[in-house]
Amino acid sequence: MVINFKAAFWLSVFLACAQPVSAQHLAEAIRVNQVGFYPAAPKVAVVVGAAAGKFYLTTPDLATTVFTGELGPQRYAELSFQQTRTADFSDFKAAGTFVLWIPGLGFSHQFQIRPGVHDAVARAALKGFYYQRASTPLPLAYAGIWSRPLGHSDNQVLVHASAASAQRPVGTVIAAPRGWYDAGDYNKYVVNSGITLGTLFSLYEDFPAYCAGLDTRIPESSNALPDLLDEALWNLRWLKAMQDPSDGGVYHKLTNASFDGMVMPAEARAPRYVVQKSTAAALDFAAVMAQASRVLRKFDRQLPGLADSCLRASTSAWAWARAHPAVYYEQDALNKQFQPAISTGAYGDGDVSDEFIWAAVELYVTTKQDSYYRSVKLFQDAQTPLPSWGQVRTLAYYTLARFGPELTALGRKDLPQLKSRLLALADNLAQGSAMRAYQTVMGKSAADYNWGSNANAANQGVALVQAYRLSGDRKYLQFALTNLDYLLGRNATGYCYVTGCGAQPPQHPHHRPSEADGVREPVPGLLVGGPNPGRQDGCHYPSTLVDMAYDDEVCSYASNEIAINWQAPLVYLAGALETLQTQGGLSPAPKK
Ligand code: 9MR
Ligand code: 9MR
Repeated sequence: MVINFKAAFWLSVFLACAQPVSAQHLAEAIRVNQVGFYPAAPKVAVVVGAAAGKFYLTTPDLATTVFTGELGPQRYAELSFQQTRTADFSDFKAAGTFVLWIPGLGFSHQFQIRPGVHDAVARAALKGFYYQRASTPLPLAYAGIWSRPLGHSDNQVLVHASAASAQRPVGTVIAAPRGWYDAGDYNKYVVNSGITLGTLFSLYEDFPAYCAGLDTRIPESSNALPDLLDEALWNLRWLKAMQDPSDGGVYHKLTNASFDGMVMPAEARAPRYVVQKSTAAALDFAAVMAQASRVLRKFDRQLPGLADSCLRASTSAWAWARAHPAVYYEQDALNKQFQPAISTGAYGDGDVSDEFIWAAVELYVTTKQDSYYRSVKLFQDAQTPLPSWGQVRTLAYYTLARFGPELTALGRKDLPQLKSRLLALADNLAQGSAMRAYQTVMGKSAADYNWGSNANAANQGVALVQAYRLSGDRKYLQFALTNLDYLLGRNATGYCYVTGCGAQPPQHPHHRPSEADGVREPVPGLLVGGPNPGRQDGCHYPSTLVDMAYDDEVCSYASNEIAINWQAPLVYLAGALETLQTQGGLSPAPKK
């Protein structure tokens, strides 16, 4: 059962009244990773508005103090204008379940210290994708109380006027079943699927052994593939159907004309369309299909022909993009020309130079053909941008770094520059974090907080893990961990931003099934967008301050929606840290 925070608070107050021994109550002011800590890793909580003094690490009943420390110096949280102090209990390394107690303030949510403490988060986050599956019922055996009937079979999808061609005139019916719902809505967008699948495949390429053991109890769990790949295949098979076989072009999205109401998938029966092909869709598709071909190659026996067909799909999408290098998805312009008007997510991007780099690099690494590498300018400027749905250049850098010595001589010659750029990105992200109020990499500047800010936190974590892999320098892992701490509670709102995790998770995500299923608890394992002072939804947020502009209400699609492209880097970050927990000073190695 998920305990509602307010209920827990009043319950604790009530108990305190009933049992005068404990006059202390749950202190909202203590911000801590509500899941927990690795034994040897840094362990920090942040306390808002506390005076100097001692803090105590105790058993949850407050009966036994296991560690006593001094609160750190006062620090000013520049985005939320608050004074904070840290409670640093890194020196305590024993396993168990604990709370922090600060006399006069109260006690924190309880958390664990143990090896493998984030495994459940990684698993829940990957399972989150299962709950997003279209075109299938979710049976009780796999979905528990969130089981639901099939929605969106998507085997009668209409070719929209914007996508009409000689071979597929307007109104042609095609089948494009499966795939994941993008987010709180039920549409399927190629661009956003690109970075999402790319991130999950990268987790597999970076940490195959961990992924092999990552069991999420899905219908395919008993087959020979890791669950992560089975899950990815659910979306990949849909994605393949988004390519027009006659020319290699890829439709930008499969969508309703307008968003569904807050209903269950099975009740959403509006006509579905594939709309306009775009260069961004073709290139993201080409990148992911090339990577999929590489990953699935070793499962040729289980999936005969799939790796080959992915590569063919990739090269024909690449050829289409080269022939149509500037076909952008501009929804307003499209609606002036075609009927019905389309008002769902746009994922519009007017600069596809980064998509060209990503696709070229994935094709190069998979085929070892230098011509792909030569076709783009890898270092087109001095930037190494943090990945997002509209900016995928650095995904190409990750892939090149991953294959380093296996690249052809042409790619190998750029490795030193690549490495220094990726380390510079990590250093730049981490710079100053130890001096900031929350001591997380996330929150360096207000620019971290846009729509889907939690994806920035997770993607920063991924970038830091990449830096660790390249350098072996343990500081990068510890920086990456600060952002997992951020997502799980050490932040200015005190929320653990993953549904069903920690003591204070979101209760009302903008997520149609969670809202419409009649189950009190939201679908678990889903990362919400997080603080976003843009507040494009116009809802009434409890705070408008940059890192506190978060509203745990269904209304708030700009801060409280879930989305696959935020979910994937969370799976990556939690999974990577679980894999690396015995390295880089995160935990002692397990006894042999
Ligand atoms: O539910 C939609 C969500 O998935 C999108 O991210 C968001 C922004 O495009 O729009 C949501 O739909 C809202 C629509 O834009 C305006 N009317 C209310 C809709 C549901 O709350
Ligand atoms: O994540 C997207 C964000 O970067 C955009 O600013 C926003 C408005 O266009 O759309 C977000 O993506 C939404 C998509 O358009 C529709 N499905 C829900 C996505 C998450 O809110």
